[in-house]
Amino acid sequence: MSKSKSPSNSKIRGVRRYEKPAGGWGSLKAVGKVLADQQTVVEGGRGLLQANQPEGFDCPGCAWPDPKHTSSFEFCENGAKAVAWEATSKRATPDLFAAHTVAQLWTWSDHALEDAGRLTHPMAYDRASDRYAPISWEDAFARVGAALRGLDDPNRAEFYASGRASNEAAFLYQLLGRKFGTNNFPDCSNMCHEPTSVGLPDSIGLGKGTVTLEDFDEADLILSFGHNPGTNHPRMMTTLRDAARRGAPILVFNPLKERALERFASPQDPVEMATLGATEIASRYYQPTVGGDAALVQGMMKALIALDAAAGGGVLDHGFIAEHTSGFEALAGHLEGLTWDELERGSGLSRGEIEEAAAIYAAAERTILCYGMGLTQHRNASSTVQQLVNLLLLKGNIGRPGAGICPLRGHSNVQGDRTVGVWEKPSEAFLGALERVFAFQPPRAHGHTVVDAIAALERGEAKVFVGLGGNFAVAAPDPVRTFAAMQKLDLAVHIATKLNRTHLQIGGEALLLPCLGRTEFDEQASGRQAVTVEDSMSMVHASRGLNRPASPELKSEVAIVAGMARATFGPDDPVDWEGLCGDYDAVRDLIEAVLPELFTDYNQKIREPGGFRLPVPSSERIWTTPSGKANFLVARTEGQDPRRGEADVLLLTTLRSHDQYNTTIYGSDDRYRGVFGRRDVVFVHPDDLAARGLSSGDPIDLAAAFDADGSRVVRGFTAVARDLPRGCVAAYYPETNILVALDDHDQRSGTPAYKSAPVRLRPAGA
Ligand SMILES: Nc1nc2c(c(=O)[nH]1)N[C@H]1C(S)=C(S)[C@@H](COP(=O)(O)OP(=O)(O)OC[C@H]3O[C@@H](n4cnc5c(=O)[nH]c(N)nc54)[C@H](O)[C@@H]3O)O[C@H]1N2
Ligand SMILES: Nc1nc2c(c(=O)[nH]1)N[C@H]1C(S)=C(S)[C@@H](COP(=O)(O)OP(=O)(O)OC[C@H]3O[C@@H](n4cnc5c(=O)[nH]c(N)nc54)[C@H](O)[C@@H]3O)O[C@H]1N2
Ligand SMILES: [Mo]
Repeated sequence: MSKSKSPSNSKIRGVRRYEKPAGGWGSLKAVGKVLADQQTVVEGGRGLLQANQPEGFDCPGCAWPDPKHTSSFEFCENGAKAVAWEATSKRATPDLFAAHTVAQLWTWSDHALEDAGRLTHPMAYDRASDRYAPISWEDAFARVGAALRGLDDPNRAEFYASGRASNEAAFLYQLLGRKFGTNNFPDCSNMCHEPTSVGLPDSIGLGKGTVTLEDFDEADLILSFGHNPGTNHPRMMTTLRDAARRGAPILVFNPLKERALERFASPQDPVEMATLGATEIASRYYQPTVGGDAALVQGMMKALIALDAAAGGGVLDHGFIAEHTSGFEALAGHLEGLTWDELERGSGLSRGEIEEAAAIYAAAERTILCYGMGLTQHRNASSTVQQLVNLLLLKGNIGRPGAGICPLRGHSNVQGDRTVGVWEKPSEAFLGALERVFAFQPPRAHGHTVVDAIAALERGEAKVFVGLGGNFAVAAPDPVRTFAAMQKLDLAVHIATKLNRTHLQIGGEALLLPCLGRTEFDEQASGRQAVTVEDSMSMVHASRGLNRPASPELKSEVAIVAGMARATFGPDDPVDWEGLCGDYDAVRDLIEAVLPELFTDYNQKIREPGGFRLPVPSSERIWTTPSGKANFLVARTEGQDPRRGEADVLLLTTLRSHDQYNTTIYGSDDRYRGVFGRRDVVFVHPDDLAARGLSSGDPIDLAAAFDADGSRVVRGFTAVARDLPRGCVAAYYPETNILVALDDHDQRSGTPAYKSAPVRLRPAGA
């Protein structure tokens, strides 16, 4: 898009050009504002300085690792927002619930619900008054136990988890569910990096990234696919900036021009701050079409193989391919059969652009490939993740220093929760170990993902829902179906720090159980406790909160899970739930007993600053696949074209703004994208607007393209012209989740296709 078209946006309320780099003074100002808005308590201000410090807590913001988890304080605007939001002095007390019915609270915005502050007391829904009213912990646990024991089949319970829970809470949670008799552990990973957890094992054995932070120091090329680190993994910007300053090229593949990937000013750098300077991040910025990554990566591989052939070898790592991999011939044959015409159409990039990227990759010695939700939230995402691995394997870029694959995980402990057993498809080895350590028969049948759980709710089969954090119904696709499904429950139990819309979906009974957050100290029988978490790079370390709990009534997640378990299994249950809750070392001893190969000397190791790294066999070129090799895998093409051949259908990708944490909306600015004070915008190519007789700034409606009853429409948004490929539009999540169909998901992993929803755009009210 030519620059001359942009000024037309300047007349749109709340939309202006943002010319500055990401980071810089804007970040410092934004932090000051959130601290003031949340009236963050003094300890919270101090707390900010303790995030990711050896004796402090793990930042609840993201799963990017810390440099050895030691000394240097890394300023992070969005980490500060996450901490301030939790350490707020606002409180959602029983008075708030006495003053408002659930029906009234329902009309509040997502922002307003959480902005009411921290939950302070356990509450139970009272149907007669349509209000949440206080309940004692003992009675709340008794109700959970009675409801679970009353089910005729344990698979009628769903145990959801969001990824902030510590290893200790998550381990006890899965123990509770499995002793109860189900593997129904839908979790946020099912909406997030499940294509990584499902796709990588077939390729390289383990569903986790292979690199460490130190590898980035040695990489001479970084490929960045579909992630927005300036907002979602801000501490990664330090790493990218160091690489750029060293002269390592960074190739970005993203339909949207994200400012932080263009240029970044480090708030830590006195010179950049004083001179208003910045560092260029991307050396090349490619804008593929939404969902075009599989075609693009296959094009790069095709070009790479051609370069190798032309040079008579030396581009591909033939030694590595021969010794460590299988499937090369089949992949090469498949790529040979793809035409440039279809690759250009599929990717939205020209052959020249793809060949250029391939040539830069060919010239690099050590490459790291990073990716996020832009890759995983599509129909064929597991297969696309495997194409990324193929690209790396061709040049032996896995299992050596400075090279590897780096999925950017979402929630700060989503990877750890999976490691300790929050998984609907547990391995036989894990179940066998549980059986050995706890002397019960865990259920073998696989359980529900998020999408499966919603289906079970819709059918009226699921009767009890327990949520260990998160905002299940709002994060999921299609609120029309999902909200209605939630209302068929007999009991919903929400363990939470703040009020959100999922808590207001009430069928029969509902309980709201307030818990401690990461920033707060956790005092138990044996004294103050530490919990442990695992970051995106498989580093496990301790986290200790420092703030006084938001209310004396709060319990830790560990204590709440233990309380529910005791009430469910009765006084004779042999697991010492109270003892475990009194001393988390005892929980870690059990984790070690179940997973000795991962957590040997767990309690000793987490007392070392920086913690320890879990084994990642693929990073040592040990391939735990059935073939014992790393596998080249041909892309799957099934999963029909989301546009179903209809030319007027656009692909909507749903994004996070700079002022939100998933469904938590801190504020309504999206500074780097030049949007202020509003979220009701959709970014569109000017020619796609013109083709519909529309201009930038016009009010529009967005409708789900293939919605049978026509009710899935987002009304009265404003179209904003943007430099993104034709045929694609972008808008914020969760406001547009109504446009994402429940049945549109990655075939292998069930991850909803949040990044390629087929929609039609039309003038508002038309
Ligand atoms: N401050 C903050 N931090 C967070 C979160 C948050 O909401 N706020 N959420 C946490 C969680 S749970 C997660 S999973 C991560 C999410 O972190 P990201 O993966 O960065 O998440 P998104 O905002 O969804 O951004 C996806 C990026 O992909 C691009 N994209 C969209 N569609 C496509 C496509 O088809 N192809 C390609 N190549 N790119 C595409 C978008 O333009 C955008 O830049 O961040 C975590 N950290
Ligand atoms: N359209 C669209 N939809 C998406 C996505 C997208 O990109 N587009 N992204 C998906 C992704 S990647 C994810 S991970 C999911 C997120 O799905 P979830 O993880 O379910 O949602 P969150 O918004 O992170 O949950 C916020 C709530 O968590 C609770 N909470 C916060 N901290 C704590 C804590 O320490 N303990 C407990 N117990 N509760 C706490 C608070 O009550 C808060 O209201 O959304 C998915 N949905
Ligand atoms: Mo996520």
